[in-house]
Amino acid sequence: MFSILIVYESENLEPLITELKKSISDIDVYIWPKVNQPEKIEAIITWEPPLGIMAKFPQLKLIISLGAGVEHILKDPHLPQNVPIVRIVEPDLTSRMSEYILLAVLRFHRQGLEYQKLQKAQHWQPLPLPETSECNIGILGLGVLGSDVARKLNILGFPVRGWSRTPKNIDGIECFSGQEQLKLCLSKCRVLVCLLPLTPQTEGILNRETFSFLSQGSYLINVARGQHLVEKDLLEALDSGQLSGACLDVFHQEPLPKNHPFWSHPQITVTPHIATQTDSDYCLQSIINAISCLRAGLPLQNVVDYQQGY
Ligand code: NDP
Ligand code: OXD
Repeated sequence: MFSILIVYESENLEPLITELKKSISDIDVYIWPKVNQPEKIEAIITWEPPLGIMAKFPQLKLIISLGAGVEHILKDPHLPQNVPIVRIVEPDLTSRMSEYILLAVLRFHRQGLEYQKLQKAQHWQPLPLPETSECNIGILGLGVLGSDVARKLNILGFPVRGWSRTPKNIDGIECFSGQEQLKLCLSKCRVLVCLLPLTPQTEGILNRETFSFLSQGSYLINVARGQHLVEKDLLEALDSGQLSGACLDVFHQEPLPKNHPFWSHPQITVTPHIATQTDSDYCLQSIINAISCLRAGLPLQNVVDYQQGY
């Protein structure tokens, strides 16, 4: 028997357990904290596990993140360093993320906020149509999600500049890499999209200095992690006009506390971490594939690099 532990606070894990048992005949599935023989656990499926938990399972051979991000696992100081972590990469998750960003970019570009105000004032006032070819979009992170939305924005006619850790070559996209090229990448951009993983190098990257690289009146879209953003720097940049608005899907604290200033800020759009979600069928398939590869001694896919932190 192969023993799997699910460490995930969810009201209904039954469908996942049923499907796992249907697909893999010789497994036991446990739900944290009900696990009486920790030495039997070989794989953990998790989202936001409690700190210290992974060190309790001496036979652990695989950790599966239920999402694309893995900082929720890597932040554990007692994490055993030799256990591979795989993350979910799937086409629906990618295309839904791109949809969210396209919507936010187009709403900004086509003066959505301005027309909302004009409607409220019952004022019929056509504004000059902006030039798409003059609206540079800067995308931080050119991985699975960043490169998809970069291509889609480019198809719509936006000049796209992307930034990654290592150099990239993507048709139609101006690619920049490394800390020293961040300023160059963002100079003249009207929209900044953050699609970086949260690591010690990227935490707080959406700050006053980074905003100062952008054109005056630019727009911020943060769909990565709340900890990328220095919140007070955003509020100051909105007050000074360096930024004209922001669309935020992720926050330092989720759910966003009731009294948080972002809720009622007229230039900020808040959504509850829904830019995209994992499709449950595909997610199940990814879990089954990962466990099957592990057991067959085949290479795992979408494995996290501990050294780089993503
Ligand atoms: P990937 O790992 O595929 O891509 C990460 C990208 O960031 C890569 O291009 C990488 O560079 C770049 N990068 C990492 N560190 C640095 C650095 N220090 N400097 C410059 N570039 C860096 O991740 P995904 O595209 O799959 O996902 C990105 C993030 O999106 C996730 O980590 C998660 O936090 C967030 N997310 C948010 C969701 C939501 O609903 N809001 C849903 C899903 C994910 P290189 O290519 O050189 O390695
Ligand atoms: C993820 C997320 O990382 O939902 O998948 O944020």
